[in-house]
Amino acid sequence: MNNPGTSALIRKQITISKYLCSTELEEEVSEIIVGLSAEQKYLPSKFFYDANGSKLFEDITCLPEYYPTRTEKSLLKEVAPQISKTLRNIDIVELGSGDCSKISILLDAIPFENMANVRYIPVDVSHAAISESARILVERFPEITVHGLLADFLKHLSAIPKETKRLFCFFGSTLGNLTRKQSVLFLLDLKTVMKPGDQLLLGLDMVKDIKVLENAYNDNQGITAAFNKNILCVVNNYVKTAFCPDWFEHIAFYNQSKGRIEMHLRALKDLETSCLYLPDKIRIKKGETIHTENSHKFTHWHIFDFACITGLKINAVYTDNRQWFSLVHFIA
Ligand code: SAH
Ligand code: AVI
Repeated sequence: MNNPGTSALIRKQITISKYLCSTELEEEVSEIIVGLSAEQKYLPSKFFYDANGSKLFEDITCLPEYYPTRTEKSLLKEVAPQISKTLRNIDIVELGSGDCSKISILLDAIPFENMANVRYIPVDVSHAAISESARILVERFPEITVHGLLADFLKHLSAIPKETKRLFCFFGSTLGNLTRKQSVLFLLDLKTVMKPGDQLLLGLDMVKDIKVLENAYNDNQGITAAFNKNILCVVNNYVKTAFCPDWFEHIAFYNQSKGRIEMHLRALKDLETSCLYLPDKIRIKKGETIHTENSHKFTHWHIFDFACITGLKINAVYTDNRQWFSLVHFIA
């Protein structure tokens, strides 16, 4: 346990600014209502991540079937010594940061004498993910300061501090959770907040054998199913519905024409629930689905397209040719 002096020091090293204010929460409510009122019902995938969802995602990253996390970590271990040479007097901004296991690999490679002027800025919608990773990081790297942003990276890029040069990290192929159009618009937005010389390290899961892809989202232990169903608990909290996770089954399949894994929740029976914000009950027929996530897969053409459209320069593309996962190093 920390003595009181140590905890005071740790508190000084960590700040968390909140951009998800009450008006934002009204927006979240309407995003859910719009999705549940659509012909093909859907929910934005950011609603997976309350404290329980963040924990379930961490469990997914350890599954034998879920190759992206261990593959990206081993690529990071290879490239960290090269990239870390440029990391001094810098803000490292991690978008959709989740746990701190990937950023720790990069931080481990920074020489001790450069660490005092490194600030880590995790940006995430999950308060639990930011506070837990900040706590672990300041214990492991006592010289670092952490300034978390509880924020939506699709809405709040302009809140990221600008005074220092920055390395943006967007790991895990979280870009693939956006539609193709959204991902291009997002990278264009990111480019406009980047200053010349700022860097971006982008992790992308590549197109591969369909069996490998589908297994990664249909694990034997049912963790991905639990993660998928947890979105209903988050939705119940926001809009006061009374969805029961057991009313649904998890399905995940590769949609070849769209180049993406789709996750859905399929109703096992006709069901209905009231909702605080709707005059009528929400009714779902047996067999109908709620589309909860897209996970688009990429090719090298997508990477070149991103560079052409945004004007970001590709410094290097590191690809694992067995698991087909790429880390792209862009410079603005
Ligand atoms: N980068 C980590 C975590 C990936 S999970 C890794 O590679 O393992 C996706 C993370 O992005 C979660 O922590 C989730 O809370 C966060 N996230 C999802 N949508 C978001 C959004 N719109 N804005 C900010 N964070 C988001
Ligand atoms: C965070 N994101 C990139 C993961 C993915 O693979 O799309 C979330 C996930 N969904 C199911 N398993 C993992």
